[in-house]
Amino acid sequence: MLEATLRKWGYEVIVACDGAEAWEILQRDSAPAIAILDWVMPCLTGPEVCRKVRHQQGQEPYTYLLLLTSKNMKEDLIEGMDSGADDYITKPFDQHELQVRLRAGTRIVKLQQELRRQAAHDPLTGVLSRSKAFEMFDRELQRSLRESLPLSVLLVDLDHFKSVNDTYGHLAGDEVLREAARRLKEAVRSYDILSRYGGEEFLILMPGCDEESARTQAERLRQAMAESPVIITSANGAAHPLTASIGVTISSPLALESPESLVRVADEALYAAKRTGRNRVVFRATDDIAASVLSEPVSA
Ligand code: GH3
Ligand code: MG
Ligand code: MG
Repeated sequence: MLEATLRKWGYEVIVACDGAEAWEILQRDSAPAIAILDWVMPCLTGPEVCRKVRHQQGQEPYTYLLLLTSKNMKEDLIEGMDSGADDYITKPFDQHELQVRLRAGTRIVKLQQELRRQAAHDPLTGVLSRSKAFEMFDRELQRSLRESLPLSVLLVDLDHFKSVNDTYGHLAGDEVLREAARRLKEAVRSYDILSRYGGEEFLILMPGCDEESARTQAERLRQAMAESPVIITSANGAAHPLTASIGVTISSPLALESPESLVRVADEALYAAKRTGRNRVVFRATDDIAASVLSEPVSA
């Protein structure tokens, strides 16, 4: 009856026959955002499922839990909410009450999704945030090891960026940063992971990219950045030549490395690119001491 009612209200419904099945479904990647749980169920009770969901480490995204039960004593309500439920309805339930409570639950789920989206993105440039990129970094490294494929790591740093702020002001600097991110976004492949690593630095992960293609891709990015000057609207249309230096490294497809150690090597390569003239790509292998200079500046 509940299933038919929920479908009529436009919800997509997955039915579980007992607590164990509910718990199994709630652990899936595609788990529903809202669960309506009976209190008394075979295998696991409703509050037991609530407790398991809340104790699940790094449980993301949030699951909104609503207990539906014939227990109606105040102590039951406290026990139910204490087990991690977000809300509680007693049976026999009033359809209208369930409908409005589900609407409140949906609002919370949507807010939570919006918070997650905001935390995953850099507000200025719209690319992924550093914390989100590092979360994906771990997963990509494990996947590359499983599939015996390398993962390329690129650190992009805008050249002489401080002079933009100093010459045209901070707002103009922000504008140039946004344009730099836009150019990078356009130049990377759809499955590359582009993030803002820090002030004017971007971290790019390229899954399945070996040394040769990493060099080619990095060179393409360097050219895309330097292609034309940025026209700064907030500085009366001033044309600012934009270039970036790029440090590149690749993970070993045979041993699990840490994101931090790979970024350190990419950073060393980036430092070498800065030292040897900027507007260039330098590759450094994780076990390499000598860096190789790939591209020369477009102009002296
Ligand atoms: P280099 O070629 O050696 O990289 O020189 P640089 O001037 O780019 O390097 P430096 O690290 O000295 O300067 C980075 C500047 O980036 C300093 C800081 O004020 C600016 N910056 C960092 N984040 C932001 C931001 O969000 N907006 C603006 N407008 N500027 C920022
Ligand atoms: Mg920098
Ligand atoms: Mg810089």
